[in-house]
Amino acid sequence: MQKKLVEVCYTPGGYDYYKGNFEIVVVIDVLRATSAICSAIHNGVKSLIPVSTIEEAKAYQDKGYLVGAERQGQIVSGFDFGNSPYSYMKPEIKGKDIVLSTTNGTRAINIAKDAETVVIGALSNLDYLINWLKDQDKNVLCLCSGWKDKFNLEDSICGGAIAEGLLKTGKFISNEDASVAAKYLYLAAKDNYFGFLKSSSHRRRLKKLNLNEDIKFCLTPNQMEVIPILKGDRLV
Ligand code: 3SL
Repeated sequence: MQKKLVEVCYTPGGYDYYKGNFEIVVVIDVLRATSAICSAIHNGVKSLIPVSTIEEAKAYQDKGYLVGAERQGQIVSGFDFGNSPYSYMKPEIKGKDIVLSTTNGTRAINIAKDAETVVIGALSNLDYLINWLKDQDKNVLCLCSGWKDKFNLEDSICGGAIAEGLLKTGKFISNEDASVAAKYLYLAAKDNYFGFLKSSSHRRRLKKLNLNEDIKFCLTPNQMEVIPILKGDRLV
């Protein structure tokens, strides 16, 4: 059997260099968009519509949708909630179609829309996702959302974890140094994500906003057996 590819792309800006060669794109934004999305689907949200801009989010709000919007880590004024995974656990959102716009995560999802399959990855659904990917027999690209098109540690570590999980099966190979580096980052961080990421830029950014509980939640692996998947313009 021919081996499949698993690679890690560090930023949405780098996606064009990989695009077209991978049937499955896993979009990752550990702090916090993809952790919040996993939380939403896990807690019974019917669908989540990821939009890139505040203008798009507003247009949905005008049509009566519940809308989460985050910029610079904070709730955008006038919207129903931001990007905390805890906002997506509330009973009142069960069964609803919800719209979400975040600084990097929802943008990355929309950039990857051309792929055959787009799924959502986070530390919270890590092992469940790896097991599912193992069985698909498809080339996999882990697309990190980064921060404003710059590298970030937490997404790269999560991408490295997925790459390592798939490489271990013997059914996948990675050709790119970016993927090898992500795997090494994961191996260095895996026993203590919280400590390893202490000085990461986004952890510091969120800590300043008193979002420590969100950080702890997002850095706790394997809390959910869920794989949000993009169907048209909705994650279900
Ligand atoms: O960039 C994003 O999409 C967000 O996850 C950033 S934040 O964690 O809400 O600040």
